[in-house]
Amino acid sequence: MQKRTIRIIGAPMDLGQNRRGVDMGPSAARYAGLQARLERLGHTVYDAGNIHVPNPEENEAEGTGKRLTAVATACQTLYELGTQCVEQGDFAIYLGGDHSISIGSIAAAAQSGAAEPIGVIWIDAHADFNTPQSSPSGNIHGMPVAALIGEGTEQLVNVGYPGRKVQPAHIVQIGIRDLDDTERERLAHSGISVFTMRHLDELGMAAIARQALDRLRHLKHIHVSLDMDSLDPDEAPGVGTPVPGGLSYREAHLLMEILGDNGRVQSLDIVEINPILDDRNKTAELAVELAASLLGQRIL
Ligand SMILES: [Mn+2]
Repeated sequence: MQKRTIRIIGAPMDLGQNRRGVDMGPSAARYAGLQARLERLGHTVYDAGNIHVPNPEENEAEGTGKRLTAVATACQTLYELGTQCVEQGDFAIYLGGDHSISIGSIAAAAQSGAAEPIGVIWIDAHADFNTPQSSPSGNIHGMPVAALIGEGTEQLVNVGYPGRKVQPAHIVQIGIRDLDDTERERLAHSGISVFTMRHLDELGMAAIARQALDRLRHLKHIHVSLDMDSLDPDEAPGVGTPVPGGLSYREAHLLMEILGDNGRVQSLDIVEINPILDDRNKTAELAVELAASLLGQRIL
């Protein structure tokens, strides 16, 4: 197994949705022993701490427009830190926070691929493919995938540098089971590869994971974005928007191991852990174990 230098960057972001608690996600993952767990695998791990994200109660983050600016500003900071990480050839782990942070983390990953495009594997119950026009809730954490392909609010689309960060054909989604009506329409015509729970039930995770990698086979770098609500709520109760019928413990580990074996994954988001809704930090502990599986932990 390849020994890596890993950098952990926390983004205690909860402005992308309305439930409090996901801002404590980075603490929960650290408390669950992320750094030590990865060091035990032989990696060198640095923790860069957290970026600044204003509280919703602060004036700078009040109201929809200001929230949007605060999210875009935090994503820009994350992009700048992530870019340094990419330039050093380190593996980056971004701890959310809600899923809006991926606008910054994936912009950083894509920066490395300015000449060479990157692939994204988006593991989630939701497609996060809304624009302000299509979104029933207006929540920004439902918009990052749209923003990353250059659709929606300019402020989000232009984080890091102007315009599209990832080609739709270079995005694969796994675990999807809850879409808004307009979002479903948009997704069907987007060019994004979507593996829903039905695909997983019919074909099995091993086949789906290999198909996902096969669709991205021509790309040198892959970013994995892991929304903990992709897992079944029985396994990961500490998330803001739980949806029944998700990935099992075993499916999630198998997916991470197959992605890890491939060797092209350069960065990882772990998002949407909500310790307030969790059962004794179970969700963060599972997230740490999944990160370990991606980074070389094997049974034998
Ligand atoms: Mn998500």
